[in-house]
Amino acid sequence: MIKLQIRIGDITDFNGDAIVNAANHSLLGGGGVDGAIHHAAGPALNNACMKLNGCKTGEAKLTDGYNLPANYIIHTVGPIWHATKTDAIQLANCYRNALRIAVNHGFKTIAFPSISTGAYGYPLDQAAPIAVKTILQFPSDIAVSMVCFDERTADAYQRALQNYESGF
Ligand code: AR6
Repeated sequence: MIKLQIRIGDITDFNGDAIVNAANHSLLGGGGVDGAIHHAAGPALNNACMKLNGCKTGEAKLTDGYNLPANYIIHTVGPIWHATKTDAIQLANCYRNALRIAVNHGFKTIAFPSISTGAYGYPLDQAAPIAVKTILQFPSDIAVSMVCFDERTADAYQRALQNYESGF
């Protein structure tokens, strides 16, 4: 069974098999967590990303971690919030496809940021339960850390985890 831990921190400090990047279609960097990851990984990451031909919403692609403590980066593209049912499906696909890559490569420890809840505008109280449910229902024994950048985000994921565990 998957183990899920929620913590506050900077995902670029995560020392494990892989971190997940909340990227955009180009995979060539941006602001937020994407900018922080590209900055910390160094310019070799951009060279690797240029060869990937971008990434569709909900899909995921793998690169090395370069200068990061994590060995690999799984890049995924979250949905831009449009308040439609497709948003939730695509958000769940991000978590599922990233976990699928992790399992296929034998990773044991990975960290997710709060995908889509920054620049892409997905309401936190709606994104968190989707993330928690998708992670916990994924069949594997990976240790997953949700690395939240602030307390408000961590609280939302803690609440979603408690609700999931108590059957809401
Ligand atoms: N570690 C962990 N979480 C972080 C970090 C960090 N170093 N920095 C920011 N966050 P966002 P999105 C949190 O906007 O909504 C980019 O420009 C942040 O507080 O990074 O999926 C891409 O290139 C928030 O809780 O990602 C895309 O164009 C969460 O990460 C677009 O933004 C996600 O916020 C993607 O938007």
